[in-house]
Amino acid sequence: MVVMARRDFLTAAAGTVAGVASALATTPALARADRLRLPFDNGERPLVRLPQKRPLIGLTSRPPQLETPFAVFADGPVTPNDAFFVRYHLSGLPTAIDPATYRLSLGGHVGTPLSLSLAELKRDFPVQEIVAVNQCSGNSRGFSTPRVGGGQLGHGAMGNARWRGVPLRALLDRAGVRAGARQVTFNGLDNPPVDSIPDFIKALDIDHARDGDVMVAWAMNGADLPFLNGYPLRLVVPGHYGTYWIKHLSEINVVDARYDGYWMKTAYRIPDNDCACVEPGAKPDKTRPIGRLNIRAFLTSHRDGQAVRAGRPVALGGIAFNGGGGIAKVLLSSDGGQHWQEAQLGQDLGRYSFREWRLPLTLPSGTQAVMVRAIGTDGEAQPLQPRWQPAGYMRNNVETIRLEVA
Ligand SMILES: Nc1nc2c(c(=O)[nH]1)N[C@H]1C(S)=C(S)[C@@H](COP(=O)(O)O)O[C@H]1N2
Ligand SMILES: [Mo]
Repeated sequence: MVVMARRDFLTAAAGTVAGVASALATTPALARADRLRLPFDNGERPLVRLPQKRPLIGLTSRPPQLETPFAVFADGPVTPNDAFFVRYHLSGLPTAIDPATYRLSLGGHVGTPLSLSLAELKRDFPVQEIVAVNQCSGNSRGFSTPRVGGGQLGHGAMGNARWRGVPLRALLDRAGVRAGARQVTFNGLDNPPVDSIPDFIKALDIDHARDGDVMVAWAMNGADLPFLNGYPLRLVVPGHYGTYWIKHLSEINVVDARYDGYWMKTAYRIPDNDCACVEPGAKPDKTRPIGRLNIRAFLTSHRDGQAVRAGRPVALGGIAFNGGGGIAKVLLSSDGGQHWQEAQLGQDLGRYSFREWRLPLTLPSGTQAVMVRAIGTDGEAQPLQPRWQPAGYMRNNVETIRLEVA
């Protein structure tokens, strides 16, 4: 018998899907390399190494949840697969996936139910690619004041990738959606560890499901989906929060009523008003399911507190994104918001993608606070002050970075 050191075991396991699944199932303590500190109370986190992933910020180990270290976003507008964040709700992850026998079923309120192999899916339908941001509703939740329950995330529960797959519309058309259809539900292979926890099933309205952008994807940045990002198939819902992007997608159902399972009716709901917010500490009296991403911008070229030289331009840069309207402008202020300067936008990878921006700025010496604010083509601007809601979703206030200029 050969006994492998843990490092070899993980490296070897990463080569096969079965290996990844069994590594997750049988590795009780995750290999811990290092630790880092997110900038809020109790923000110390381990950096953990899971199959197909570089060391990422560990949030929980059962189920595995990983956050992307923020420095990764400085490397470019597309997030590498091995750095992409991981979010799960249920600890019953699939332990073996055989691509040869995998089936995606599409049934319910349709003329002809489908059961498709991966080969059929890739061969019998039009293929499309969209660059889109996947962001968890709770991204940046750890900054909420007053604090709220849930994963205390920094800004790393987001990522931008080029997704390749088939438009969901093509699958629905093949099955023939019957009159009276109202929603489409999506389920993946992961399961609750006990019966009292509801299975993770999400729903989209039928018109949204048929919009041509929602897709069933099998590849991310030109490679198979990493196991932890939903191998072999996931739903991609461009412009919408990650909660709808069902991983290990196995079951699609067209229904003729509003689906009211736990993860739609009770969880992932936001205050039903224009700002999707309430007074800090208050409870909303009416809620609706979370939907589109709101607008955000980040400065990624420099760390908070970083030293830079006075008297010459500092090459500031970063990313901005919104729910699909696209970014019109990114503005920077270094005087507390009195004056704003417009940044130059980078290459347009599509309206759902991170959009890079840059602005060389000469700053006076001393501690300088630089604010970054994005404005969408639809006129939506980031709020200067954070909005608050009980679940800590949709945080999108203008971020400020301090630079030590000398
Ligand atoms: N099967 C399955 N799909 C899922 C989830 C889940 O728990 N199970 N979580 C959703 C949530 S809330 C988010 S934010 C995204 C995260 O995608 P990622 O893990 O690929 O980053 O997956 C979504 N899809
Ligand atoms: Mo999420």
